[in-house]
Amino acid sequence: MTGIDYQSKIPNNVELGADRRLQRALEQWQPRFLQWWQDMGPDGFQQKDIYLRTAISADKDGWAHFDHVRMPDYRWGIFLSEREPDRRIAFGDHIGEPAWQEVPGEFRTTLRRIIVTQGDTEPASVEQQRLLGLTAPSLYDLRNLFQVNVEEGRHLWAMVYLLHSYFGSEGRDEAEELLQRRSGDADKPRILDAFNQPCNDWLSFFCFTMFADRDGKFQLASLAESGFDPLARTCRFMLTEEAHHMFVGDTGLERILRRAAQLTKADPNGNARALGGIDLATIQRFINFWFSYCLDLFGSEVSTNAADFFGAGLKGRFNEEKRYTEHTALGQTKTLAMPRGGVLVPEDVPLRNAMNEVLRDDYVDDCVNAVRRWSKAVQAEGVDFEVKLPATRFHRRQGIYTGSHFDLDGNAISEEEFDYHRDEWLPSAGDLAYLASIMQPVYEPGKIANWIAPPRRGINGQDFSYEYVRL
Ligand code: BYC
Ligand code: FE
Ligand code: FE
Repeated sequence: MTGIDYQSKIPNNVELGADRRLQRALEQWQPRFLQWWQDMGPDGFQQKDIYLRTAISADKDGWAHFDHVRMPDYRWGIFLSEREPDRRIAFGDHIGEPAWQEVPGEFRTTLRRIIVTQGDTEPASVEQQRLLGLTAPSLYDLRNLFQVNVEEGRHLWAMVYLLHSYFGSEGRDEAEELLQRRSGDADKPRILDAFNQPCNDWLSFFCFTMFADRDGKFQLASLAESGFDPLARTCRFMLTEEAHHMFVGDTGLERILRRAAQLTKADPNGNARALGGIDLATIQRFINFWFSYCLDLFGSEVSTNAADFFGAGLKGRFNEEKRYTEHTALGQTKTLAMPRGGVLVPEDVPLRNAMNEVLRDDYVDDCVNAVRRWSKAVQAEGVDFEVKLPATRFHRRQGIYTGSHFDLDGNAISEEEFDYHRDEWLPSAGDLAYLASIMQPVYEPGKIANWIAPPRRGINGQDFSYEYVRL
């Protein structure tokens, strides 16, 4: 099909109709995106009507439209939040200068890299989740999975829009490669590790949307502070969609934990698995796994990249403009526990070099709040169990703790000790096999799998029993 009607096919607020060059680039890319969606998007259900939210504008209140649509007909649009008149760079070495509306030459490569890394995670997550529809615990959850998937697709569009608009032929090549890499592929994997991990059961899915999408929140928020205005505005609007992804993960884990507590009480031996549920210790192991992989997404504790991003005004701290009064981050330090010959030694690091750790701290605080709520929900069922986040040093694959071993409390231990406890602390082959055995789909409206509690309310004012997916 030629001659795409952009105003109706690609809803946008970037005056796409007025830019022939950009139109042509997207015109070439769109069919390849759709092909990728067919090949790597959700397995099955492509011809089914799904109750989806579509972004139809960037207005604070009126941006979401709910309707039953087929996923390939989802209107992947391009929305930037409104332009702030006279916006200035708020931090780093260029503080006070007008925000850039075009890419500054000296930061072209760096910016492209950041945008590509961000863009790469979006299709990666869709690939990781592609089989989950086959084992959905309810139509409500099936719909939420697909909602997250189409919006990650839209986030890919958001980054491709920036690559096509501002980075010329290099940007077009990168946009192409975003459709070529594959999650978990030995030869052309996705860029960041967490996005190459399998996510084949719903406990992993909820951990992923809780912990990885929350990394999205913090990374997008730090890019929403960017001196490169089109990136800042793009990320601001993406954050409005991200909230639902984290809601899916947060409430999904709460519902699994609550059900685990109920079944623990109901079984005479306190064994939730005997009743076909998931036991609390297993859930804790999955939390340990995904939390540690997602901490890696912030990069190394000590990073010259991070210092450069901040100094250049490309990537700020969380709520940089609102929350801080000092925006150069010069002449300051952050104390880190550095592993030195098997022991941890406190060392001061220049604050700019510790920006990844500063952002990770805020992320951890956010996670701690959720975990506290989950523990209360479990205890309200009459089970004495506390959900805990492992120490940030535990099981790390990036940064200064890589190669050292720590227990859940962050104490340095030997590799032998770690191996001895591994299956107690992280999902075992047995856990994965057990989960695979209980992941049976429940597609009847109003019904739900035994291992998870129903949600407290439905989507957009609908009941839980609403026909969210017409099968
Ligand atoms: N895995 O100084 P370092 C989301 C690389 S999630 C593999 O430690 P830096 C979403 C790093 O690239 C948000 N490699 O780190 C969620 C560098 O490579 P080069 C995604 C890693 O650069 C759910 C080297 O190690 N957005 O949106 O300060 C569903 C040393 O780098 C990893 C972003 O990440 C890793 N975990 O910071 C859907 C924002 N960590 O240059 C979507 C853009 C580091 O030596 N990205 N490396 O080849 C960035 O701002 C930064 O690249 C990072 C790393 C924060 C990721
Ligand atoms: Fe996303
Ligand atoms: Fe997301």
